[in-house]
Amino acid sequence: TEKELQEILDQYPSKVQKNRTKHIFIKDGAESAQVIEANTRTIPGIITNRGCAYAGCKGVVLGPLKDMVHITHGPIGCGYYTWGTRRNKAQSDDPTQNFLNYCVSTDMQESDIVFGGEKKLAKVIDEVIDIFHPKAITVSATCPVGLIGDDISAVARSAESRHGVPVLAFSCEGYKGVSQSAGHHIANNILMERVIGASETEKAAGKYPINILGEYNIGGDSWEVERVLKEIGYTIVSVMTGDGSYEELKNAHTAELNLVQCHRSINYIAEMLETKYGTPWLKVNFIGVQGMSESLRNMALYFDDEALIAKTEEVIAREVARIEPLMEQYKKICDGKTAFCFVGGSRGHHYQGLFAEIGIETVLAGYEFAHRDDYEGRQVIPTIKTDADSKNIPQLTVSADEQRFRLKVSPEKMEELKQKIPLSDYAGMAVTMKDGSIIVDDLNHFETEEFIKILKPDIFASGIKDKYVIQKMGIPAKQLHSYDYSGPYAGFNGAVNFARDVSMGFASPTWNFIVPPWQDEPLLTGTVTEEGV
Ligand code: CFM
Ligand code: HCA
Repeated sequence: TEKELQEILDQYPSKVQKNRTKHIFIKDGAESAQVIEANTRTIPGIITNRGCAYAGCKGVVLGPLKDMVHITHGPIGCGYYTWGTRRNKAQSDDPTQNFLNYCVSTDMQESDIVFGGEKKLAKVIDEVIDIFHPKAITVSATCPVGLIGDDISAVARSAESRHGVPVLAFSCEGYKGVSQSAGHHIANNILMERVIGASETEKAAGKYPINILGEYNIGGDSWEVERVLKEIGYTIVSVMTGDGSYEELKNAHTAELNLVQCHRSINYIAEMLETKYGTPWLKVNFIGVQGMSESLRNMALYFDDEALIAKTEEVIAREVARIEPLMEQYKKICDGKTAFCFVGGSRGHHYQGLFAEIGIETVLAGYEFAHRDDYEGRQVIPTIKTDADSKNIPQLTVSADEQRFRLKVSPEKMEELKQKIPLSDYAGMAVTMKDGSIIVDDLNHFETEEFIKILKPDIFASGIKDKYVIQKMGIPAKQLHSYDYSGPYAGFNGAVNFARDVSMGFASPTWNFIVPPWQDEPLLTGTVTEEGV
């Protein structure tokens, strides 16, 4: 209730309270517009789950591109942290062009910080070319690089002319933004500028050519989705960027439709593709049986082809019939339970549907670093104030490509479709949440514990930074970033895996050995004698 929420906030010093109040609201459908503050600085000293711009650029968007070697220019820690931890899987027909198992860093030392690291970076690029012969190279800057003023773009340009291999420089110093989100934007801009559309190909080879944007193949998610899309008859031109490649990305301009799975990390490319090539984007959600089925139906409506619609229905019917008995079995264990669902920028929304399918209601949800539009819907974008932190991120403006721009659907048809499917639109998380549920931006560890004491959820879905604290409170925790080394969780088979893992979490006898802090006061006391109590 509002009163309980106020009691949590009252524990803060007044300045902090004023700030945090704007980042939390209780959903009330009767209120016309519930505004949330998002994408602003975290209060220093508060334990947040957020990461940095480098994590968003190199770790998230660039990292999964398998035929490029990704160089981290910086001290070793930044590179090490992004070494395989995100579980973005990749396979390649050409084993010499899959570098995902490597972690390449300039390993800056004190002398590089004092005298500059440009020479060392140039040497590392030469070595990478020599050893790996990659299709292309990325260089991502970490905090000290910007502080000492190394010109990574100049180093990249000269290496590119020396070797004839594209070397892309990303000034994604950790401090460039308030979170990972800045890094997504920086990565989007340069991929758009340097890679997408870089091939001569004019037409995609195959029917219903699509790109999948904002799908990173965590735990094999993309493979499960692609299995179904390919069976229905789609041609997947590129995936951005799960199991993706420089080679594929160059052809992305040839698709007839762009799917957007994670709106937060890649809406910039989706919009720029529409402006430059005339290709609309469709918001999809491949998490959950319902999300998956609805997304497939919306795609078929877009292409408006009877055979495609029929095949879509056939595949959905078969898959649903196959997995339903399994889901039902797990639902028996999960039904009636409640969850917290707090993830980075889109899973906090996407997983609520899948939870609901196994009978679990999400009572609190939020994002670490999403923007207001991810909560409230894209219609609020024009009203978002640009503060000093967002002005720090370079804005790329594209215009229609004179040769290649082609409206994929007529403006009339576009308007008609927009009434039926989320074309070039995202309604945000808040619309689908029930009245009374709590929405929190940049949830911190203090608030996590306080909300848990009040709401006592049956499962806590979040990441590695908070899960163990919560488990010690006697509540099962499910990582929705790494999937606790399981997965895939997307698509039809993914839904079953998720239901199984969550059920195992509940069924584990472990919880009998843990006493939640609020339960260490016994409800009943007595003495056991030989005759009994
Ligand atoms: Fe998009 Fe992601 Fe997410 Fe994200 Fe991330 Fe991730 Fe995430 Mo971790 S791109 S916003 S920056 S869906 S790494 S695959 S799980 S916080 S909710
Ligand atoms: C990141 C990556 C991360 C971290 C996961 C977590 C991921 O933000 O740099 O905190 O558990 O998904 O690997 O979001």
